[in-house]
Amino acid sequence: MPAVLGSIPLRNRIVMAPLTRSRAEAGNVPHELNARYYAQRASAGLIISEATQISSQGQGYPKTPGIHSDAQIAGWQLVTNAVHECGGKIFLQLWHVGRISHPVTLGKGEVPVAPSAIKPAGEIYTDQGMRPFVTPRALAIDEIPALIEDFRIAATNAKAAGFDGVEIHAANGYLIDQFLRDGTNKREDAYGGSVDNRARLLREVTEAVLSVWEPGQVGVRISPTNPFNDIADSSPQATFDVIVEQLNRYSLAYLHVVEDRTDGFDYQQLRQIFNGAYMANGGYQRDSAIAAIEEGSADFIAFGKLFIANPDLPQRLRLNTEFNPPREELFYAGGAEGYDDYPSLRGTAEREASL
Ligand code: 8OZ
Repeated sequence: MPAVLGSIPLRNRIVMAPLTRSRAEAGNVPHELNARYYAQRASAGLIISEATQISSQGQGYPKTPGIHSDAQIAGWQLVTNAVHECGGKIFLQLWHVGRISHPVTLGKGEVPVAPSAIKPAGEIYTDQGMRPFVTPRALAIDEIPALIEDFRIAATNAKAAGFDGVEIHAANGYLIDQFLRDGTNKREDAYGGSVDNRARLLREVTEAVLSVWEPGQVGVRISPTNPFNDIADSSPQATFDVIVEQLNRYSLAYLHVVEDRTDGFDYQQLRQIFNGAYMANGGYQRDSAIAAIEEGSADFIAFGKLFIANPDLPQRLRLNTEFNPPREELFYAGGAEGYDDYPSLRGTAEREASL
């Protein structure tokens, strides 16, 4: 069956998951090194970019790219051109970290923002080393329109940068997820309390993005049970069933779900509720990915670590060959090492020439 995602024909059902790599230049600007890395992986059916902050307030870690300045738009153009020259498709992931940041990273004495003033447990990496999290500032209700406007402008910028679509990052304990899950959202206004209220920010962000992009060019990523970044919900199934049902009103291209298939959550229920394509992510290997597509439990599979280490992952999956081992110590290390130097089966240059 040909792979079509929303309105976009893809060459396969293999997706490169969004992967933070912390290799932007000064000003959080993508550059040639990033273009080379993404172009090497253009044989994916779809690449989803690393999480990209929509505003300086939305940044959580050093050297993550943004999509809120002219220089960042120009930098991303290098990436999208390189991917398109290799026949690939690439979406930008729109990101606001909320409380998963630090004044050292935000600068100017800024404190991270969140639905409620609840400090995450643990520490965060900054330019000055690991620092304990700080208590975030609860967003005032009258700040929310400007936040949504930042998402709309970022979506517009993504279009100017030549992306094929955008993914809204509503997963992994960042700002939108902090609103969705009740462990981090204790608000008593229209953005807290009921699931309907907690999902209001996601709906409003989605509507802002849809004022710029066609529904077939927009996806949403969620992670109903992922505890990463000290987040939890008291009833994940009930919460996310409602959230996904609400997303149906937008006819989006896809729902991207970070699954933990050991925790008893019924992901197939989300797939059945959702009216678009279902993209699964979370530890899939060759056999489990093929089984999921064949039995129809997913339409697309997003691979993370395997794509970091294997630029020609689709070919390796097709041929059932061995994989390069990922060098985890270099995932966020900056620089070219462990980034654009993983070999393809036939050598990167030859493979690129043949694409
Ligand atoms: C790992 C390290 C830093 C960021 C996510 C954007 O989990 C991330 C991320 C992951 O979505």
